[in-house]
Amino acid sequence: MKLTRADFPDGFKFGVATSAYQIEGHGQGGAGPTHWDSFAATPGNVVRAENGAVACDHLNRLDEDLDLIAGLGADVYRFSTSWARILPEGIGTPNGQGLDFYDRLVDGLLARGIDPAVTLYHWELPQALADQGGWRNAEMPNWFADYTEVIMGRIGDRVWSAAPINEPWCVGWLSHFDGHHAPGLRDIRATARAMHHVLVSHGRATQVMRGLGVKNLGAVCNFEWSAPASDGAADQQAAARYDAIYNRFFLGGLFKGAYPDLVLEGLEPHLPEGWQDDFATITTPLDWIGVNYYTRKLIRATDGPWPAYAEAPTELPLTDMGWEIYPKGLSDFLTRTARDYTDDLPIYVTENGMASATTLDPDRIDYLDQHLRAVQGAIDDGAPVKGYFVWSLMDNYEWALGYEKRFGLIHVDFETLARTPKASYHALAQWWR
Ligand code: IFM
Repeated sequence: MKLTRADFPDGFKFGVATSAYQIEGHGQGGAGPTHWDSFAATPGNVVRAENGAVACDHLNRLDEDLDLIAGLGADVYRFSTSWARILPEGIGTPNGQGLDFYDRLVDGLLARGIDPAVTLYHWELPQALADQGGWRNAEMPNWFADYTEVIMGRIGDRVWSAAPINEPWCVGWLSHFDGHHAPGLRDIRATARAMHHVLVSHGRATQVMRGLGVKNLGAVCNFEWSAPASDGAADQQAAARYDAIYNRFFLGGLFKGAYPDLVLEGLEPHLPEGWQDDFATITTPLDWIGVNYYTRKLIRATDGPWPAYAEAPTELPLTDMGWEIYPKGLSDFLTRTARDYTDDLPIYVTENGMASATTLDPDRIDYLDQHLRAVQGAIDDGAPVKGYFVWSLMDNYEWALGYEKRFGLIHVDFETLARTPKASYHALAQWWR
């Protein structure tokens, strides 16, 4: 028996998510260059050096895509606005075509009875700002606040919810410490500054939106459950450090006004002067917290410099990303987030889904079913979970993995750009009716 809408509390919202650079077709409509364009043009960074210039051509297929969202029976569509489409130079003169596009997107959703849930930054930093150090630069909160004012001054009166930044861990750690995403740095000082400036920028943007009267403001964090690879003390400590860096750093900053000691032991010498003073901004009150969840990692200790951990192999089934399928991590995060950080603040699962190459995708249906059951379990345990959004509406540009990994409920033929709903799309349309 699959779960349906009737198995969730009244008012529970189901939805689907995408992001601008991954679907729109960034080479069109007057958008400015971004650090992802230059990262992708550098050999070795992205599979086949693919970029988002065309992506799903959503820019020119807006109505078709909105009809597909409506056909699913989704209550909410979570999308992002592209900073470089709105302000091609990052600051200065807005691109009218870009603002008009997001106007049409929001109006098109409302006309179809779908709530627009906007995220203001999903990774395509304008190149002009990247050239000045991007997230390392202490000016970022000011630049981001100005951009927030421009875009939300245009669409903020009609969105259902807004969050400033998607997945601060990816913006900070993955991009500046691991070097896997733009700008591709492997530098602990850059990492510390980026992780901190992301949170300050989040707070500034939240204040700007409150000032504009935008309602229902939140934050979207990605979390990965970490479990020690053995019972040994060193592995346990390594897993706790992984958890602190990946998960607790951002929740701690947002809701406690403090960073975990396990992170400060590595990053504190590299944080900008006066960083403690920024918590007044970072902790600006929110209306909800968003949890993006995909997987768990087994973590073992390593010799060598901080953070001295590595991933260990797992026996559990994997998705096409090589990510372990571990639904219990989702229920554990939902209950732990409420218990340790957010109390009765509404929680939304703002992303969950799997990469799978199959078009008849029973594996994805099963994955979604298992994770919806995890959500239901967390609700039964008292977590105030108010909604669940699938990543992703359609196959799209999966960043450093190019177009190879398919997360969509809708298959996209990247030659013809034809959309074909998969079995998972039809299943959800039944469950959400
Ligand atoms: O495609 C990404 C998305 O941009 C952010 N969250 C995770 C997804 C899958 O990797």
